Amino acid sequence: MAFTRKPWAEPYKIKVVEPLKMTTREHREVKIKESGYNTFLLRSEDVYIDLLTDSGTNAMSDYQWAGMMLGDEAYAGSKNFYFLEENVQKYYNYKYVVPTHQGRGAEHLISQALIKKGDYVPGNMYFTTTRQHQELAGGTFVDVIIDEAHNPSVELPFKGNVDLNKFQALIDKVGAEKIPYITVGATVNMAGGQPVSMANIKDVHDLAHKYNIRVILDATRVTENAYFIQQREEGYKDKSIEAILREFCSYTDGATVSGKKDVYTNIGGFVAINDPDVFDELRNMVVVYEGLHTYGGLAGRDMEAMARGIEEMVKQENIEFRVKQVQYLGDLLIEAGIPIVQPVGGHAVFLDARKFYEHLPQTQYPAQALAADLYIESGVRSMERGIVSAGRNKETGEENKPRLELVRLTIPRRVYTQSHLDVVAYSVIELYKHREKATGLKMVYEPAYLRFFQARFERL
Ligand code: PM9
Repeated sequence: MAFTRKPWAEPYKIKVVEPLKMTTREHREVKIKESGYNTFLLRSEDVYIDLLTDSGTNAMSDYQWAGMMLGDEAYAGSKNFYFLEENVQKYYNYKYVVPTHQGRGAEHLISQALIKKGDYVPGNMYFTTTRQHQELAGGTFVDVIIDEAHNPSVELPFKGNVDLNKFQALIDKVGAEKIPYITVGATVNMAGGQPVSMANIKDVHDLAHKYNIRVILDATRVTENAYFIQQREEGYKDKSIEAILREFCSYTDGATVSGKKDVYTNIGGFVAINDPDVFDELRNMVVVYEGLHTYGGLAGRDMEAMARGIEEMVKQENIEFRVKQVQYLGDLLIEAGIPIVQPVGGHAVFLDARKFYEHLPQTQYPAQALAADLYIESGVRSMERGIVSAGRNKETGEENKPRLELVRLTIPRRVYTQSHLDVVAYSVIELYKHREKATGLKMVYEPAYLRFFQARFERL
């Protein structure tokens, strides 16, 4: 056999398997209709390959599972908390840690602690739950990502970077005292998993600190970002992921983290901070909303799994395989001429629904329709990341109309093999062949918050 490339494979072997259920097209047509054409409302037992999200859907290692048996389920002072705290300090480089049940718990606390009514919170593209908490705290999110991030086909190595001119313009317009912090997401989920360069985070730090504005990192997928820096930024190719991560975080004042991604766990999160006064406020609030400051809504075993997952996430072979697997699916689709966001990001391949369903206007929710159609075609579950996810303008009530109208094929960590990804690519390519037959959707139920989770649609 002649290889066209050097083969690579999973840096683990499989110890436990979970059977998958195959379904018929007729079954799936009924199920998606019953689910209001929203893949979030499907039962997972009706899904074949589940690429809805990489959040909490990862396979934990034997080291993590063994740690679960060492859960210290004390109400106060669990030893698993101290281990988690130690590893957050060691690997993420922050002084203080407050555990939360998941990422949005951390976002809730930081937003309530730092944002006052009438404040502005810049960020490198919105994330759904992050912006929601900022708005509920009385703030207004302002997008300061570089323009290219909104264009699916512009290829840049660091397409998640903050545009410093946009950040400066906001400071000039509203005044630094109205900006409690800037959120920097790394990698940027809604832009297609695009990274932020070390040079950029350093510049953001310098500009923000000149005006006494904090930098809060969304470090949910920061390990993927560190890998891209190692591969793409001058001066980092011989540095370890661990060293890059510490340096990256050193340019920020704190972080919110969903442990359900990089850290490989099924639940968990934390907020970390360097300022002792902010820590005091966070630690005080966590007892109201999550639980005591040494468990934050988690069982001791969950904190142990997170602490151990942090050690695993920085291992070169793990992060390299993770990103390469995503690239593998992306390459299959690019070769077949499928319109996707390029370059391929760290956690998912994003189909460009505007180009895929060129004949459908954005008001007919093309990405929502495409996610539903892909499920009908193959049993593969994906997620809309377009106009439905973008929600409404909080002042005018008008629908936000993002340039990016995407469907996300998200790869859970250590769960699927290359063969599964071959099946996914084949299914997308088949659907693309008869794309002109697709019809749009109308929304028939719209929840007030984070509507994409529970909205319902009908075929037009
Ligand atoms: N992300 C995702 O699928 C799960 C829920 S939203 C559909 O991508 C970032 C960058 C995230 C994220 C969750 C959260 C919230 C914060 N920041 O889900 O609350 O991608 O743990 O984290 C999801 P939790």
